[in-house]
Amino acid sequence: MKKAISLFLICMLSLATIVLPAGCSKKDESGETPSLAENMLYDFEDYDRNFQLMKVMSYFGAVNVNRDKTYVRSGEQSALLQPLGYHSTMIGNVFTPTLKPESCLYIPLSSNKYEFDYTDAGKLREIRMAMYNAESTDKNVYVGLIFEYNAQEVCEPTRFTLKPGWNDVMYVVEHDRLAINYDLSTCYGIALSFDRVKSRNIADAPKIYLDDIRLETYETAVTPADVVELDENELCDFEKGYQRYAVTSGVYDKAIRPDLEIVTAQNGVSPTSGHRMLKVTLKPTDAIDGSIFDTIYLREGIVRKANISALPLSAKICIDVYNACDIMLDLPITFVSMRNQNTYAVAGHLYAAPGVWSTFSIEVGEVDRLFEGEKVYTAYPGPIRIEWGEFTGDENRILYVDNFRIER
Ligand SMILES: [Ca+2]
Repeated sequence: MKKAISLFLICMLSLATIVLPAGCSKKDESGETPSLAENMLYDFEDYDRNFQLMKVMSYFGAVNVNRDKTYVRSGEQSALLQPLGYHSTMIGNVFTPTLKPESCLYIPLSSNKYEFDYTDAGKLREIRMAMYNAESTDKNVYVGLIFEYNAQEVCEPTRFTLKPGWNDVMYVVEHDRLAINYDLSTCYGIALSFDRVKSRNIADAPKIYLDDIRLETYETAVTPADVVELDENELCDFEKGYQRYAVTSGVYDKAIRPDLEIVTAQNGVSPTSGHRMLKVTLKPTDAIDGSIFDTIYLREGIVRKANISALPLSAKICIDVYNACDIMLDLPITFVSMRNQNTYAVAGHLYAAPGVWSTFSIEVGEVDRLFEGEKVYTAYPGPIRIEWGEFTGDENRILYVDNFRIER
């Protein structure tokens, strides 16, 4: 029996190896599959060429040269990272409407002085780095790409778990999905961020060593496929693979960015449509510094596809939200118009009772009336946001979201 199973596994594996390259083969503009090369981006041997180029963003923590060979993957040196992250006492009482830059280690993909330029993300296939976790417990690292120069937003960071000792972190660039929301030709850098330590004392920071950041690159940029396909009346039902990238978060304090995950029925909660829904895990803040609302939102690239301007004004935009907390939640729903520098309007409040699905719905014509001026939303449709006020305590709050849709 054991043999049968292992034979079965071997068959499955060989099938996978046959099928995968075909499924993953990328085409460039000429329709050819571009050839691959491996490049060392940072080996941390040259202080100016490596440490001086990296930007240690606000409140990240410390970055230093390491020469202890235990923590060096190749050569004589690596980087010692001691990430702290934001602490609530650093936030201050003044709320500015602009998002703060990510508290990250910003690793630029280009340098005039050292004459390298890997900023065309269409040419990046994979980012690899060696990381040594010198702590006795697992640590998370979040790897994202920076398409906005000041790093106020880092594209949906991917979490990797670092086991104690050496880890090889491999971040695969998903061109088709990134292209829904970003211009791939201008990617400023790689962002590394970590869970916050809730202390400003560097002695409390974990020790993580970083070495050998390599880029696997295509010779020519791949052409991303347009993967956004909406069924009739669909805005986002979370059934399709690309829809993991359809919703993202806008959080003032990046350390409490919610976890977003597409899941099937769980904990007695079933999707309102299809087999999948979005699970949103909201994180508490250390201290409330004024009334701050954070948000998740259906992105403009998706809403634009839905051809909202062609809908009758009586058609409704609907969203289902399940509140898995034990208290009522007040969730403002806002719409963003892409005209006039992204103005937004509050469409109403979804008062979500605990333990049930609640539906928010609003007529398309009513959304236009929220803005001053004719068709400011339907002609310039932008993100649809679900907001919540920051909260304190030890407990995460869980929401499920499903079936952003049109009803007529
Ligand atoms: Ca669904």
